[in-house]
Amino acid sequence: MYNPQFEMMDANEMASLQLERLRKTVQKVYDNVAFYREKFDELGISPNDIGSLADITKLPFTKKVDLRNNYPFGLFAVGQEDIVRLHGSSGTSGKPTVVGYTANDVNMWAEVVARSIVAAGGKKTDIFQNTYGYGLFTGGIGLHYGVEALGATVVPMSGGNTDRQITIIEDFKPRGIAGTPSYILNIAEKMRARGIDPRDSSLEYGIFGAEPWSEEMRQKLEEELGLKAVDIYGLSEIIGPGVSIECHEAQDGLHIQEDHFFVEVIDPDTLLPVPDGEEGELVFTSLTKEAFPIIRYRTGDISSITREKCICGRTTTRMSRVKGRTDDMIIIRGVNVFPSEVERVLLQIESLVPHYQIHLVRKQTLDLVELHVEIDDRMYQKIAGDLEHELVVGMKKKIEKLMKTTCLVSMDIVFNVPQTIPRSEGKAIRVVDRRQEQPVTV
Ligand code: DLL
Repeated sequence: MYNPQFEMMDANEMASLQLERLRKTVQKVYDNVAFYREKFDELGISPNDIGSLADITKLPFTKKVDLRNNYPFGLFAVGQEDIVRLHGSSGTSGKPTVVGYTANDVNMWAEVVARSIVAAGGKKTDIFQNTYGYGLFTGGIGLHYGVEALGATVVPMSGGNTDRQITIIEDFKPRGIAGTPSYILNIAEKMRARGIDPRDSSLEYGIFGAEPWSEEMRQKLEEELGLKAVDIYGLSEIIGPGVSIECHEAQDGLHIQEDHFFVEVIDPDTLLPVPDGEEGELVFTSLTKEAFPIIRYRTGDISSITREKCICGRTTTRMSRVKGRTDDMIIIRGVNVFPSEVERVLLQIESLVPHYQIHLVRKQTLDLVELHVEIDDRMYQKIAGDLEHELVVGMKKKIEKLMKTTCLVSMDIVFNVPQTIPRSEGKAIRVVDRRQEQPVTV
């Protein structure tokens, strides 16, 4: 363990540390961020009203739109002279959301990522290949500083340039690798195409996250690459990667770095807390951040938490693997489906590669879902390139039925020939909304 003092802290001790830090954070935002001061005043709350952790529910939520409305630096609690780094996330609607870090924030972040690497099975003596993109995105630089804080050797590859990634794996022999699960699969696929068995590589563990992925995808990654795959979670608004991490011992829930981030789970409709073990939206409050402290941030991510002890010895609250974001949820005739649920089904089907896309299309006035899947080379040869072949028709029926019974929705399954579904170099695009396309008239 990298820092047992906090990772194994007694629950009561943790709660009093959190309360002390929460009170400081609330005072700090009240004194330094106009947005919070106005909100607190409107609600008639003062920082002195926080006498217990439960009092956090008196505080207002912060949402992505608040970041956009205060773009770029309006929510910062320190002057620009104390900011040493800016990051952001691109989002869908134009302007990025911007977050800032003081030197202490950068150190805290490096520490939680170092803890994460150790939890994943990493050691100081490792060479570690980092395929997360370097730039405004927090993935690349976030992992980078964590590896260095641990004292291991980072190979700062960033995303893309897959041939080069493979050469480096072959030559530098990293023990650990980090990236989005979809990109790591892409690397494994290209290794095979180059006649290299990814299972023979030096890789022993992978730290995967930044996008939703399923238990079935974990199995696929572990089988394909012969490594242990653990889930890392985070978001730029809270710090970046390292908010929580699975341990390699249990691979059962992500340990939240609770001395720095306070977690709540709420019902996204009623906004009330849901009991432990029940699914809801994750809400985080930063407890130690200086530049960009954030109160009750609604992540949009669906998960649940447990406070049960873990076999690894860590005592921190664990969150379940994130099912998806509320904005990525597809609602088909009243039924809610997350791409990760579709993935779980697809990855169990033989002769399909683990790359897929969900297309939303409009036929006349009806919204329909096309599920684009890709058959593997062996099947392609078997059917001699004929996508109307009876084997494909049989597979199509089978998948349609499975989707109907497990996800409760009808989808039109569209088969693609090998190598045609776009491969990811970072966060995979799972949902393509084509409903605005002009219908083709013939
Ligand atoms: O994705 C930070 C990160 C980098 C996490 C590298 C893990 C590894 P953002 O670009 O701000 O930050 O996107 C945050 O990505 O709210 C989730 O919806 C999603 N996400 C992140 N990690 C996971 C995960 C980074 N392990 C948004 N499982 C979050 C599912 C995840 N979704």
